[in-house]
Amino acid sequence: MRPINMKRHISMTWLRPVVMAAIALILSATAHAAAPGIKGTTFNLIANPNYISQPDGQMIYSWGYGCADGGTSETFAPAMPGNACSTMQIPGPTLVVTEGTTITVNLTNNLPVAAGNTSILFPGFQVSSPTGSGVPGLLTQEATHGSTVTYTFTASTPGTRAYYSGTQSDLQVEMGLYGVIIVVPSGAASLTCPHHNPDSVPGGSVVPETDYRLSTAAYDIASSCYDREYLFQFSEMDPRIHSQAEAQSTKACVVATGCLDVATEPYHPNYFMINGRSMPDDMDSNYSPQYPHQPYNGDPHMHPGELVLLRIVGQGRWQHPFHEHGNHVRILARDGNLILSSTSTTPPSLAGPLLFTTTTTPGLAMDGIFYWTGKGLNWDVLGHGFSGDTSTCTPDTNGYYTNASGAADSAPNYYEWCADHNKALEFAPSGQVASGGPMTLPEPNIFTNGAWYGGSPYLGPDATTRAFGPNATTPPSGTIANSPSGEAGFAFMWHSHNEREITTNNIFPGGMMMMMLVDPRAFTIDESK
Ligand SMILES: [Cu+2]
Repeated sequence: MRPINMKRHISMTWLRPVVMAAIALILSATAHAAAPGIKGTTFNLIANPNYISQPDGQMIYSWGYGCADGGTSETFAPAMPGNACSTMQIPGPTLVVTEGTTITVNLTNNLPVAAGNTSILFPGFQVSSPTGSGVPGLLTQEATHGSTVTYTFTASTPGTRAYYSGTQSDLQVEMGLYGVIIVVPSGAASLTCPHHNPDSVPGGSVVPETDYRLSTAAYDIASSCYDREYLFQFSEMDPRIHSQAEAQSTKACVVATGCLDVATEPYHPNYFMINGRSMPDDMDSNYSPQYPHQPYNGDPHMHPGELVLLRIVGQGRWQHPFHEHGNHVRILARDGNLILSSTSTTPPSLAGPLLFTTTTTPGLAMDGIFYWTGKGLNWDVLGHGFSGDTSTCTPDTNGYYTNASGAADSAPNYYEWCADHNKALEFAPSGQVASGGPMTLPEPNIFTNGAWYGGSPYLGPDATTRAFGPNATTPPSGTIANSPSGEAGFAFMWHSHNEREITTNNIFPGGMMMMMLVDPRAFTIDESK
């Protein structure tokens, strides 16, 4: 039996159970996300064993889908620096396809001979396996060791769905054989989808941001238009199962069901992952070279008011209650089934629930819209009202500055909560209500938490320098964790509400956790980094 090997002996220092250490890591993170994958109509996948990295230093023997040719002939979507698809990755490659096209997936079984057959299920699609491809299994056609099975189906409807092994699923899904297929709507181009806040505005000058969206709408309906998107796949691992599978992986075997004698019960998972990585690794870049078999991160960033599409998928055996702090999530669809009102049909009106916690069960996929505006804080998060500021904020019937009340889609304060317009926090340093400030805040030296303070609670046009200017009124940025020229937004923990899942090997913080950052318009969000 090969022992689980240590990755880096110093890495336990990441896991001191100190909340502020986690926040420091979080605020020093510069990685951003997106929903990266491979695009096309034919995908040549392979199932392989390899090791995935965990932040406590362990390398866990796992099985994953990958690109059969190692990513040399794939088209990546979105195209971004570092695009890669190795021959084994967890999660498997995100398949990005277009509604209405015929999809062919060739799966080669390169798992250890002792693992027996393997397969892929594509729930939500009508799969027709060509005659002669693979051998019949319990749920679908399977590939025997060293052979290839072909699945064909029509990407009949848009949305996000899980795919995963349909062979000995209690073992093979646990080992890592799962991924996501995203069907982009064929009708998105004919919808009028405004792109709100498409650019950053450092110091008042517009800097275009690269658009990494897979589409402009999640479904063939204008109310599913979005400005930015992120994918989150939740799974957990019990390393006892993985080490037993590894120990027996060299067994000689000629049996379709394999020759592994690995009990999948009792189940005691202690790694809890988002897109195959545990916090803080999930906040490193997509395609980061230190995770060759875990290419996708989980690190959402946004500007105020942007409509952010969240694609949320449960891939493990447990239910995972994902809590998005800062606002609720309006669910568009479950498993690609758009949820529409039965009574308000012209135009079709969304009827999905507004969820505080987006809880996935195994295999369940949800698409939802999240946005953050600062409504109700009682200060102008955009810092309007300084000398020379000419901005306006005309409320629509909901109180926001939108198209309905005359705002251009490109307006720097599109979707501002107008009731707080011009209540700039910096007019009165400590913000005391009695001296004209918008709210009574703690004394800044109390508010500042040593070296870990994240910067300004202020999202205005000069947010990244405000702490050092002549009008410096917010607590200092320029700390170890937050350089004055760097990111200084609002941070919200996004995490599993089953709080044992925000640990890594029983140490807090870790697991299913990341920080969502609401960045000032002065900060350029580059989702490739
Ligand atoms: Cu929470």
